[in-house]
Amino acid sequence: MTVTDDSQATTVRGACPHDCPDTCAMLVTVVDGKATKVQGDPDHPFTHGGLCVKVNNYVDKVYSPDRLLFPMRRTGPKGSGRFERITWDAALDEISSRFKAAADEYGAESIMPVSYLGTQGILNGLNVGDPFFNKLGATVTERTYCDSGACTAYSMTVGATAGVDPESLVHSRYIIIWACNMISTNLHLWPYVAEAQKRGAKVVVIDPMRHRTAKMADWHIPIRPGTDGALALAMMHVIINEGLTDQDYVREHTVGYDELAERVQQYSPEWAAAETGIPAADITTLAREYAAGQPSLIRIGVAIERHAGGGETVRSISCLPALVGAWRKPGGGLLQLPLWAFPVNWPAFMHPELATPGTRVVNQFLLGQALTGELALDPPIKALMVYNSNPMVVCPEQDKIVEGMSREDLFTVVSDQFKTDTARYADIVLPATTQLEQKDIMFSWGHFYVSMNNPAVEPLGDAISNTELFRRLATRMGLTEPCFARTDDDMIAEAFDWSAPAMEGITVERLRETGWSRLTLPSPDEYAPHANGNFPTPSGKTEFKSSIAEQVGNFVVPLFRQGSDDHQPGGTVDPLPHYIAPRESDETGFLLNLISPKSHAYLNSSAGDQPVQRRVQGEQSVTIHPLDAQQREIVDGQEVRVFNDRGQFIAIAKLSEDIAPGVVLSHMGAWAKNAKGGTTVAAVNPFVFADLGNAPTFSDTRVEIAAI
Ligand SMILES: Nc1nc2c(c(=O)[nH]1)N[C@H]1C(S)=C(S)[C@@H](COP(=O)(O)OP(=O)(O)OC[C@H]3O[C@@H](n4cnc5c(=O)[nH]c(N)nc54)[C@H](O)[C@@H]3O)O[C@H]1N2
Ligand SMILES: Nc1nc2c(c(=O)[nH]1)N[C@H]1C(S)=C(S)[C@@H](COP(=O)(O)OP(=O)(O)OC[C@H]3O[C@@H](n4cnc5c(=O)[nH]c(N)nc54)[C@H](O)[C@@H]3O)O[C@H]1N2
Ligand code: SF4
Ligand SMILES: [Mo]
Repeated sequence: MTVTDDSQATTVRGACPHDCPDTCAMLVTVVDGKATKVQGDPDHPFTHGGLCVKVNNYVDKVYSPDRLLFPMRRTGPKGSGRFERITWDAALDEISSRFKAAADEYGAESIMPVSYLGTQGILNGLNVGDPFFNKLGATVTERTYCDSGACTAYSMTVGATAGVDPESLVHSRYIIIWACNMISTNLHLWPYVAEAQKRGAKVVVIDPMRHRTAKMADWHIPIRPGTDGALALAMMHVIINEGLTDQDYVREHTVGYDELAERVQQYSPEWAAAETGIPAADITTLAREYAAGQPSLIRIGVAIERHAGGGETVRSISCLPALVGAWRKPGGGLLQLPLWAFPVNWPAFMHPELATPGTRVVNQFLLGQALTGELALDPPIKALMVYNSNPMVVCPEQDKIVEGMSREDLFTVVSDQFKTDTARYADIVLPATTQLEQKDIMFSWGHFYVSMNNPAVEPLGDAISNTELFRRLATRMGLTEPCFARTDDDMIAEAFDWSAPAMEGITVERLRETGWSRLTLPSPDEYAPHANGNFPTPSGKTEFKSSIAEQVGNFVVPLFRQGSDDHQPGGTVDPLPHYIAPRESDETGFLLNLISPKSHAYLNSSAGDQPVQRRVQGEQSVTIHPLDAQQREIVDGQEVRVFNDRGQFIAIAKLSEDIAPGVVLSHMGAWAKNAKGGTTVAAVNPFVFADLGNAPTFSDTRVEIAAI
């Protein structure tokens, strides 16, 4: 909807499209059909009038001279980035004939989609291509980039619940921010934490890096990456052995306490000190304070899952709030994904019933291996379609992706707003609209507000939205199911279960007008859904001993695999939480533990090629402790080679005592084309899955560093 003022400028209500927990409400100023400014909606309680360094100049992105505005066909060698303009008709003809040829000759599974969350809208986001590829019978793509292991572990223990309202953090008395650099990655949550701090809460950050957020905390606890499970288990050891549990809560609302109490005896603070590098006395203090500081709150970041035992780590942490009765009051418990509160009608977007049962599933972390043939696939991948993602930068084993995408016999289509590192390897490139040019409706994974994105301007050039892309492809491929004929408005009408209690009083019409609405849930001052148990687990309780782990074993949430439940990892999972040490150790011969969290200025790899953001973020760098640098004769600002047996990248060394000794940090998101040597941190990351949910093991990466 638009509001007109005297100066001919109109204001259009939209929402930030990014895969960011904040899902800010945006106001877009439009003059003569051109967007001139985006700003945060001052009335939106969470956005509070401010966007962020990634999005403040979104208008520059929309009108960037680098935008892809027309379909293009490759003219140079793969990777050269040389293309010529073609029409949509020609592009669709070529795609449909190549897809059909691949399916005829090798079977439809020789076609593989690769996608993630370039845009997060319900229409254009995670599942936009799923009905098309399900119907085609293409390989099912498993997308476990983000929080998949945590989702599996969390639902095994407390169920898929939005247990905490982020806005109720003001009521927390003790806040542990665990593997989350909130001020960079969840900026709009910080004021609630700061308010709690002002009211006397203690804020603790557990992170190998003393980052922006850690510097604002009352206590920063540096930890060796991948050992958080040891810390959580030792905290339970202290809480149980010192009688600090909330006995009534444990008795009434949990199962498996006796087994848990027995299990944690082996995990003493002294044992955990050796694993984590945190003094035993600090572990004991943390456990005591956490138990006493009710309501206490743990906010886990996505990085908590990125190592061999990531799943068990989240299972252990998920046990803590019930043990101390933290769920009793608003502001207490575990903040994972508020997303669970949104009654999104996922089946209407995935259409799993269109799939052929038994269709093979290939995880995208194995993309390099799948394309090079190292992963034996029958049929092999002959056609690839990438949209909403930049696998060249976000997937491990970059070298293999380069090799695989260079295959002359592979037909690759990439839809994007920009000529990304991935798009440079495409045979056909398709231009995608930005959020200002498309319609969408958004959930959030960081607050309880649903928002509507109204298009502010007409699409630039021949760019189209993802929904339009799949409408066109389906028509060209002769798919006639009604879902392929839906308009964007039809899809919005299907986006939620509008009759769910959380949607009471919320309508499409009102959302168009107001831009956003809080879900119909108790207020942040009253929101405590597990004050009396009511966990969405089979027993209705927090399951210290997990019946799902026992009966189902390991699984990936179907949302991350086009709705498919086929070929789940399964296998046995010990129903009690336990410790799994990092996979990579000194035995690899590489002595430094590399972590690759989010940058401050980019949103994953989005904005990674924009001038303003590149200036803020600087060149690809690696942060190293002065002691580690000295041993390697590396000085601050020097160019270094970061390497292991998988690959290497070149970065500027930043010496800092903010990083724990033995740990080095290089942010993900930089573009390979801008990096000296042409590779990024993705070149050294392993493809290996964590224990649960096929989560990545980015933080479980050993490297060495040498001066150049
Ligand atoms: N600025 C910015 N914001 C973003 C994004 C972005 O790219 N840039 N991306 C968005 C997305 S998709 C996501 S998933 C979120 C993620 O945001 P976060 O949840 O904050 O995750 P990361 O930034 O990857 O890592 C957070 C912290 O975890 C630490 N860490 C790494 N490994 C370990 C470990 O084993 N143990 C512990 N205790 N700490 C560890 C890192 O040092 C880092 O400081 O951010 C979203 N917001
Ligand atoms: N080493 C390392 N790797 C990581 C992580 C890490 O912490 N360390 N984090 C992982 C995590 S948590 C995540 S979420 C993933 C993120 O992985 P991705 O979701 O692939 O993130 P982006 O790099 O931002 O890529 C999104 C692409 O989609 C494009 N895009 C945006 N909007 C649209 C649209 O409307 N249509 C189309 N067709 N394209 C669009 C953007 O221009 C961009 O090129 O990365 C994972 N990879
Ligand atoms: S990236 Fe996140 S913080 Fe920035 S404007 Fe978008 S939703 Fe808000
Ligand atoms: Mo993510």
